[in-house]
Amino acid sequence: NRKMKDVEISVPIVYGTISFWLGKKASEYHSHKWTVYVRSATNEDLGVVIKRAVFQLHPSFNNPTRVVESPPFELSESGWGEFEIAISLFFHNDVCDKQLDLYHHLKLYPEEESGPQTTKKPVVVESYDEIVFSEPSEGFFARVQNH
Ligand code: SLL
Repeated sequence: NRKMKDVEISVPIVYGTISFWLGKKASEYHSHKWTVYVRSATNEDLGVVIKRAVFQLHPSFNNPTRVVESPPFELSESGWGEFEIAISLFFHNDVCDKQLDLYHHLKLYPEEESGPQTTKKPVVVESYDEIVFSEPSEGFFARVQNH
């Protein structure tokens, strides 16, 4: 798989969490339902680039290492507390040998300015990033072009 000199592929991504409060009747330890996700910022198929996403949750969760082998690269859970989620992205063999580690702070509780917690308005925190692959393989380049 030959490398293409002077070529760069930039993959724009958005990653973050969306959290819903389950309301006053929810149980103490499952007060919120949340999803952590990595998606394309431009509506491309991330499965062309990413082989697997591993979400490392707080040790208070059962099986805190969660592996997602195909898109959508996301995971939903319920819980009560905020913590930092480590997201490791693994790429297809002809894309990149190294993994990329991202960190995202799960936010469940709204800022005071946004008013009281309600079940109608989720709390969303997102980051934008671009993954840049220099000198891509011809196979990867062709796959990106055809998508
Ligand atoms: C805190 N440092 O003390 C944080 C830890 C952990 C949250 C938050 C577990 C849910 C479950 C859960 O929500 N852990 O047991 O399934 O605020």
